[in-house]
Amino acid sequence: MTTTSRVREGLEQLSIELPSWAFGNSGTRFKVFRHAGVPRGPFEKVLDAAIVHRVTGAAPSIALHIPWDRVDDYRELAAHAAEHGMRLGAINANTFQDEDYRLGSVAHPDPAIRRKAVAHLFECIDVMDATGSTDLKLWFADGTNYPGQDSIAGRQQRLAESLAETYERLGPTQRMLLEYKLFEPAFYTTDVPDWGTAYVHCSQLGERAKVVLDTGHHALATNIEFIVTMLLRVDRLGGFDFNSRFYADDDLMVGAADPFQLFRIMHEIVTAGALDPGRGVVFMLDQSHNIEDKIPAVIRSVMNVQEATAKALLVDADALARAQRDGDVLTANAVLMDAFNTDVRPMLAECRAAAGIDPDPIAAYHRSGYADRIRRERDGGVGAGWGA
Ligand code: LRH
Ligand code: MN
Repeated sequence: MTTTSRVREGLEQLSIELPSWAFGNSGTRFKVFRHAGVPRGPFEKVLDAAIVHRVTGAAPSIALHIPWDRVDDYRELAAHAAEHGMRLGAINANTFQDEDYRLGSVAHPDPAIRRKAVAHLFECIDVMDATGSTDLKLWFADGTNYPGQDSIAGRQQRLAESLAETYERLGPTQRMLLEYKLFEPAFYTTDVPDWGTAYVHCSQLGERAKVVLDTGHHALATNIEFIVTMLLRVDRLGGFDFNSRFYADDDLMVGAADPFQLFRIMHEIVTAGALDPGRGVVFMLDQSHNIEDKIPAVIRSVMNVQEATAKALLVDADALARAQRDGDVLTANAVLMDAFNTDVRPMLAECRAAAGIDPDPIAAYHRSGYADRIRRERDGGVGAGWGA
């Protein structure tokens, strides 16, 4: 197999799931900037995701967030998505914006609040039953701000009970994806702060419970590709929330802050054969585009993942294995750096052209006139946001 065909085949396996909330107004605690033309609801978010897929050919599904994407008829939304070449993907629960969740949700000291939170998770499974989605994605803001505020062990026990009740409710082909985050909005303990805690809970729940790795959810200087390799080793990597950051959970375009880290992550994925959709690793974006145009930012993000993946597919695995076996440190490192330093953009443009897609997705988007059309059509009505 030639290198180009290896890269082309690998890229054909890669599909990226888009976050509905990346198309809506989002921001920081200081300001949510309103952009003209943002979608006013889930049906328009699907249309924005569809044009990203049209110009990249690599983003056939969109993840929803409940209640941000709550509709009366989810089957109608799924049909609308299919009509535009899209599939509804992971269903994200939200137990971090209700007044009752000040001290937590699924780990809250008050059993009534925990029941309310679990009822919301059940609602999300009902949505999955209606949309045909297989993944219930759970991120909890739950934690404490001060030592002594609550029992660390007690919260873990409550969390485990709430997760077990929810796992029980899943259908036989449905998965629970548990996402961890080191801190924010909790600043002393977070109940699911790291991959180890997420892994412990998932392994106690059952084989359809997997860990989600959000690239913005670690302490600075964390070797994320090491965590990727470990979770693959125990078959507990359910997926990624891709984005990039310079400091904390910045939610910037994936690959923008650290393209080398993204390459190293995709190198571990390719080496483990986990690009194969059959391995069940979902490549999702989780970003918020506060100051930049949202749709081109999402297109750029998809292209960044494609570029990192193409470079990872270029790694000469035999030469690398030989150098590693021989303890030839510099050669081994050089094999990887040669791939990373290869400009794969011409090859990607070729792959797109071969697939009947414009070699330059960003230019194709601008030429489509879509941006002007949505600015005109969506003038009036309230742009969707994340309601913080
Ligand atoms: C939490 C998080 C989670 C989503 C939210 C939009 O920081 O990464 O994945 O629910 O962002
Ligand atoms: Mn995330």
